[in-house]
Amino acid sequence: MTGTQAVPTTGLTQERRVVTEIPGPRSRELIARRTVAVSAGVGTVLPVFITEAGGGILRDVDGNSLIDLGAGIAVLSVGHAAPRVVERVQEQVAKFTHTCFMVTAYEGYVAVCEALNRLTPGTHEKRSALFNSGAEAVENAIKVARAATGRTSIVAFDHAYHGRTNLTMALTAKSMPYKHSFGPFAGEVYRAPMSYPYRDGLSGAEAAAHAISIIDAQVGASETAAVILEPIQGEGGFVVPAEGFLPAISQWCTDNGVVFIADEIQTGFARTGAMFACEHEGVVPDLVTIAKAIAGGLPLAGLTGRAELMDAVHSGGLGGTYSGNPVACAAGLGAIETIEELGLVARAGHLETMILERLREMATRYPVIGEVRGRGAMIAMEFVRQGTKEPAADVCAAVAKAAHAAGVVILTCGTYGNVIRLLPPLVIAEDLLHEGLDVLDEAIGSAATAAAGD
Ligand code: PLZ
Repeated sequence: MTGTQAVPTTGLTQERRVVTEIPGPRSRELIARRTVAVSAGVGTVLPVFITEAGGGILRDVDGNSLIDLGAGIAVLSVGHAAPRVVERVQEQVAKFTHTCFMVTAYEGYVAVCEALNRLTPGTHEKRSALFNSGAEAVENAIKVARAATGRTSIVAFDHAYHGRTNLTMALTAKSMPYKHSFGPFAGEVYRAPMSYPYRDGLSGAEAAAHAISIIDAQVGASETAAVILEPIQGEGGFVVPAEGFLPAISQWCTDNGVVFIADEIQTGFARTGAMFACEHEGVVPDLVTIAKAIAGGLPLAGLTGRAELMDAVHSGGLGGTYSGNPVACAAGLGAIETIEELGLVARAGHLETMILERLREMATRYPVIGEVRGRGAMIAMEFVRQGTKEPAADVCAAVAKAAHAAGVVILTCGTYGNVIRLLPPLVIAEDLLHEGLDVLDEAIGSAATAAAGD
């Protein structure tokens, strides 16, 4: 595939078709059942119930076909029902579904680890371990860093998101909805300021010097086991640090014997126009956490890093009943094959050019768009009150709502809840993406007009 072509995917017609209001009557019946069966603590962005999905389209129980610009939060990079993933999963599921790798082994686990060692940044000797979720990969990165260094303190950043388990809640910055009422949190976690060029106005070198001075003063390099950082922050608002920030933090870690962990759970596997986002600045992390796009929708996560760190843990120290489940590994191998065969790294780069052009043009017409930013097919716009940088979460929510009503699945994010983020499947057909962006354009128009009238 060249950068501009879409992918031949499943039989599902790649078109948006809205035939009822959204959610439609059958979805509403299911919402009623959900309300009395499912905990109110579990939210749903767009409560339509899906029966089928293919490529860049989700089909719901009412027969609506929705354009998916969220990819299940950066998971379906290879598209829904990617043929290689489906084939490999079907083949594996009919053979055996589980042994527990800690009890008896199977080749798929080793093959996924070999692929991770090959694909992650750096040519040094590496080892990997597999898990079920991103949060679990992050927890294990911290375990490895502590075991290898004999130190305890961990530094995370403002606007960071690393998961919903107890330790990863401590690492995550935002209180509502992730942490509110769930404390106390794990100890020995410290927070440093993140480079956020739109809001701090600092160069990468200045922002790094500021962060390092705080780490030195408040944590102490000799106490610090690891610094964990998303090379582009996901849930925090698609914050792209100023150039030079990542290399400076990584260098400080190297100079001080601190493990540099890149959380590439949202950015990894071709999403940003590189296999891993650290590559854009030539940064080679000591440990990389991986999940989401690694397995075309099946639960699989990985931790890959320097052999001497990964092997510093005592035998039996890492694991889990389902970690690296054979069906998930088969899906992972199918997803990796798809990314490589279809050239999805290049395709993400092509989508960047196309999406940025559209969004930047919108920003010239809508003063509520404060900034357009991102890399590859991970692009966002931050909404503000006209003429200021005051976050406009209400406008952002109205835009998302209008897009949903018109049959386009769009996600929001950001510490201030004022960012629309685009994470389309990397295989999405170009006309479908343009149509999705047309809907977004109209949605911003109606939300901006309503906000101006307030
Ligand atoms: N690290 C960088 O983006 C997951 C969160 C959705 P899990 N992001 C989506 C939600 O509201 O729960 C994420 C991430 C980064 C870690 C994680 C955690 O990955 O697979 O959700 O545990």
